[in-house]
Amino acid sequence: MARLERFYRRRIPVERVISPELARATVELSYEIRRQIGFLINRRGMIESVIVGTDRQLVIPLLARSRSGPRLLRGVRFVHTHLKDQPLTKDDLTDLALLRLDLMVAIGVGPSGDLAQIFVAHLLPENSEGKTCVELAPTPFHAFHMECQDFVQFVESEITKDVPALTATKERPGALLVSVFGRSWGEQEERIQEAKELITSQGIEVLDTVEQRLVKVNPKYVVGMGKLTDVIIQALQSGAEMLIFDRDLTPTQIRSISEMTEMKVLDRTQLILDIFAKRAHSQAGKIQVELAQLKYLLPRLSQTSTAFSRLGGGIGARGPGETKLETDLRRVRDRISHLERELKSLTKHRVQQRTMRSRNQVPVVSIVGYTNAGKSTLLNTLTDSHVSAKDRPFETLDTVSRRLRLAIGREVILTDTVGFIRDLPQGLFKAFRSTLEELHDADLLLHVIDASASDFDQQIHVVENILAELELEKVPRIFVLNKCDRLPPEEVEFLCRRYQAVGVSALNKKTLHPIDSAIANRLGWLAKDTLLVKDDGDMESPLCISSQAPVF
Ligand SMILES: Nc1nc2c(ncn2[C@@H]2O[C@H](COP(=O)(O)OP(=O)(O)OP(=O)(O)O)[C@@H](O)[C@H]2O)c(=O)[nH]1
Ligand SMILES: [Mg+2]
Repeated sequence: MARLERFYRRRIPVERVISPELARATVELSYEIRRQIGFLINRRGMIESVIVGTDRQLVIPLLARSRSGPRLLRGVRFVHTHLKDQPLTKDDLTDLALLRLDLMVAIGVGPSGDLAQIFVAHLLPENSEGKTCVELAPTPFHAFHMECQDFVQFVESEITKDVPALTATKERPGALLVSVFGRSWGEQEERIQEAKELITSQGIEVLDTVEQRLVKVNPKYVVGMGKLTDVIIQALQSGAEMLIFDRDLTPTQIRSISEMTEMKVLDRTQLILDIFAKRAHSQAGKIQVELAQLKYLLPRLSQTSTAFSRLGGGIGARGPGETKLETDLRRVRDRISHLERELKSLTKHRVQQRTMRSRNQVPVVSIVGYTNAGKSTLLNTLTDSHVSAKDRPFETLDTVSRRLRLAIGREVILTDTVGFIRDLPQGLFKAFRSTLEELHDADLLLHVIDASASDFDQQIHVVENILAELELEKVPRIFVLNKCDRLPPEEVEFLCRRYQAVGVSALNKKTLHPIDSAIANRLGWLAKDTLLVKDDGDMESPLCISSQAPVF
């Protein structure tokens, strides 16, 4: 190695991939010791690392992986020897992509330790063939000429030319959505659509989607190594700053993927937690979200302190080190106990309020349903209220109650609740359990369904399963097919019959009368199966109604 040392401090001319003297000395040494030798060379021509491998491979140290920001090429090329003058291997090309190297170069060692061929590969901009990199034709070392600095700069400018994130404003970060599934394509499309809505509602732009159907998930990276390479290239080409997985990741997976890709990695729970954190307004809502966040954080905190700093969350201190970590863990645990105590006393207060209400004997009708189904809109239209209702998931987090006077003159308390979603993160479910348990006070549930959603039957099952988990399956319910204004009347009629439901448009008060009647009917205030039709001449005929008990 001493023979190479004199080259280390010497700058390689910036226009050269490697100087012929260094190449020759390295090839000779490689031949003698029967090992591959490699260099990481930066754009100023300085050797940053020297790595000695086995006769077949070299491992580029992790240390070298932490130097550049996302998007651009790393600013270093890797030049190494190949003992039998063989071309670049699959591992070489994977490293080129994973590390976003400027160039991957192999110098062949000839049969008597002489300089043989040079093999060069570089990354490609986004292309219709979906290729990530290209290998140049093998050339005898002495015949090879490349204006290295110009070439690398050109490649880099081509790759980043159309990258939206480079021109995008900071307020709208770009993400790559990674969706791994083991189910049918049809269902997958809907899930991806839903994930996109969750992401965009957070002000993040989905720049690209990577889908992979997997029977077995890779324990470390979720997807296989080949796919992860594609993900990195796609992120590079699209200018994404973060990867969002449409599934839950283990703390180890988050750490491994972010280490490998050098990108911010979010999973589904974290995404939903972030949304909840933004939308919680009431004291109880805020406490519940913070509890869920802290409980999500705890196992991740002991894995890595960088996860902590990435999550932020207003808990304060960050940084590595055992003692620091222990302090962080203790503080998080203390905060969890504190919040749990607070939530308990709040719940106690609410139970007292509810007891008062039940003494007043006013029946409670709770609106439940999938997120964005139109629950708050229904409450607003029925009771002339102004609860926030927007076309984005999880607009409502806090329970809202309003009095509703039915046409027969009797009153009920109508409550609007947090919407449900498939694969509701367990931590959130637990944290919101006290809110959801208020549904036990309900005498009747109005299950609101967005009939215009392509997967509305799936959504019904998700909601029904959550209700069953809350042991609410015995509470009588009315199925309300909402947004029927978006469907042809004959389809509304068919669906109402099929689901034994009331078909309405929550935006249009004139269509809501059947709900009024159905509530009165199910509360036993009307003769069984009688529907009250208010004869005020102004009433449009209901979109559809069935007063039968729903079959599920
Ligand atoms: N076309 C149509 N849009 C509707 C109808 N009802 C609600 N919407 C729209 O659907 C979107 C969601 O309505 P919300 O009332 O906020 O839904 P939600 O079920 O309360 O949603 P979360 O609180 O987020 O769970 C809003 O943009 C509403 O204007 C309807 O009958 N027809
Ligand atoms: Mg709502």
